Formats: sequence, structure tokens, C-alpha cells
Amino acid sequence: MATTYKLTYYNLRARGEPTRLAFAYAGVEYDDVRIPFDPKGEEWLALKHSGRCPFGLIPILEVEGVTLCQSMAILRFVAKRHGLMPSNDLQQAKADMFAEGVYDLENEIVRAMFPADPTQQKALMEKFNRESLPRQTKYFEKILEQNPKDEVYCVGNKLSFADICFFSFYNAYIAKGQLDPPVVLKDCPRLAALYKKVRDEPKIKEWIEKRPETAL
Ligand SMILES: N[C@@H](CCC(=O)N[C@@H](CS)C(=O)NCC(=O)O)C(=O)O
Repeated sequence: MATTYKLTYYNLRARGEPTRLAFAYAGVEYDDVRIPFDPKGEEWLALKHSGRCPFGLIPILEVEGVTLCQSMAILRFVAKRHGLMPSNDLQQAKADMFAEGVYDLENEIVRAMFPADPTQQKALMEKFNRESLPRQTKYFEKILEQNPKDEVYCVGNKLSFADICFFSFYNAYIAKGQLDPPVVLKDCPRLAALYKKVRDEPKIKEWIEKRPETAL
């Protein structure tokens, strides 16, 4: 019997989308369970306190009687199983390095979008857009510049979870789900090419066309 996967997250792209993109790219069926985005909502609070979420947070992935949490751990697990993990340890470390850099940015934008003190939101978002995002984006571009010119992916000649993680973040949070590369990639030709390469993968394109429209 084929393995069944159940991914539970808010009805958002955000931290759930990298795994959805990985499943789409690999052509793997899964249950895409979405709960309304309301951190104080009944449905979420019932799940949070049900004992099903190991850290009381989502996303979670239920597979073969095990419940995984932490979006990056889930993404790597799916990548390993379905051909999105680079093939040697050094390439895997490079993919990890890149993906963790993206994840740092994600944590920062989430803290800015939903600060403990809502009066800080505007200032934190401005700082993110003015400083952190362009600075980190340039670092990513520099990393790609070290790859041979004919290699578009983060690592080697094959799409990996790091490429998905990069695309998912810039598409979900910066381009707000729109197809064009966001303006911050304008002077970063390697990153813009990577963004388009992932976006135009046929199965990813198909998923983007059919996925629910969401606020984030
Ligand atoms: N490091 C975790 C963070 C998970 C996380 O913060 N999830 C948020 C939604 S994006 C959540 O469950 N919030 C609800 C709550 O805190 O009650 C991951 O990457 O999965």
C-alpha cells in the first residue's frame, strides 16, 4: 500500500508551502489539510491542545504513524524520500546552508509582520525591507556566482530542497504569490534565473495554478 502523507497547516503559503511545492514537484499525493488562519481560532486551538502537535505548532506532517513538526525537518524528510536531496554530504551541507539562510529571513519577516507589540510592526517591516532583505539577497547571489555559469540551481545540476525553499520564501512573502520575480531580485541575475527556473518547472507551475489563493 502506498504511503499516505497528511500535511496540516494554516490556509497560508508561508511555512507550509515549501513542503507542498516539494510534493508537487515529486508528483507525490498527500492530504493538504488547511485550517483557517486565526491563531486564536477554535479549530487551531483544538488542534494545538489535542496532543497531536509535538511542539504545539504547525505545520505537522503525519506519516506511517509518526507526526513530524518543524517545517525544515519536514521539508528535508520529504526531500530525502523523493529525490530532492543533493547526492553527497558536501552538497547537502551547501543546500542546508542556503536553505537555513532563507529560513533566518523567514523568521525575521514573521517577527516583523506579527510583532508582540503591534505598534512596532511598521518600523520592523521597514527595517526588514530596507536592510535585512537586500543584504541577505546579495549574499545569496554571491553564493550562486561561485557556481559554474551553466548551473542554475543552488547546488549542482539538479533541483534540490534548497531551491524550493528559496523560491517558496520569495514567492510567498515578497512577491505575495505573484509569478514575476520580486523587485529585490532585479539586480541579482543568478537568483532571478533560479526563481524562474523553479517557477517554470511543469509540476510546480501546475500546482501554482491550482493552489488556493491565500493572504500570505
Ligand atoms: N520553527 C517552526 C515554527 C512553527 C510556527 O511558529 N508555526 C506557527 C504558524 S507559522 C504556529 O503554529 N503558530 C500558532 C501558535 O503559536 O499558536 C517551523 O518552522 O515549523
